Amino acid sequence: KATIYKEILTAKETNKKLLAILLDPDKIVLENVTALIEKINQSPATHVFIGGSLVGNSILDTLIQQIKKHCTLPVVLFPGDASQISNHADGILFLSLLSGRNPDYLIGHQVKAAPILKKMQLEIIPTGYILIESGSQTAVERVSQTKPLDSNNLDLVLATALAGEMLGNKLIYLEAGSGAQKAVSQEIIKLVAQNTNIPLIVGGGITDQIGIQKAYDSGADLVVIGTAFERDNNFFNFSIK
Ligand code: 1GP
Repeated sequence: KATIYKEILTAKETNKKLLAILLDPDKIVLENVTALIEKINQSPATHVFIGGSLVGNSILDTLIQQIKKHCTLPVVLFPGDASQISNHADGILFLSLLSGRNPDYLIGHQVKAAPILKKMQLEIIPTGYILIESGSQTAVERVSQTKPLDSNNLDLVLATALAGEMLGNKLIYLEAGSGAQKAVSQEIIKLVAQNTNIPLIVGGGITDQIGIQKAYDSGADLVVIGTAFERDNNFFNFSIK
């Protein structure tokens, strides 16, 4: 049953905008997790994403179990590598870092993860992951040892997204990097949204409600908020129309 993806597709068709809160297990203190989940439940979030560039696996299972216990939102893994897999989640963004030319992040980690995922029940959502240059080096760039795409090279950004769709990916994720100085530009979001048919995720460096709305207006179907919520758990004390 592919319910997570079906819901994203339906949202796209009906122009209902989606919002994911990204939790990095490395930055979470388990003792505070109940209060954190309460904030998530009060927020307009439609999904919880779990991942980080360097997750030490120790609390991943426990964290997801806690979330599943107190929160009804779908929990989707957004892994940095094959060690960040937990059968307690509902699904996984099966990422391929298409902006880079590091074979490990194009296919290597995926080959390691596949036999593990084969034994699990997670919904697997193939995702073309595209890192866009955003002012300074981000963790994705450092850990994957790849260069992001030049944000002025619109032809290359679009060609990469198109290749991602043609390869059979079910989602495109335009990523500026966690804590990015500049979010992905509206121009890039529009270009990719107008020329592809699969749902579009946008994240990285979005720090306020205006930023979220701009991404939606440009054609993002799902916006990811990590750092802003991590810094201020009251970040979502506004309602999104
Ligand atoms: C990072 O796109 C996500 O992978 C979210 O980024 O932490 O900047 O919100 P932020």
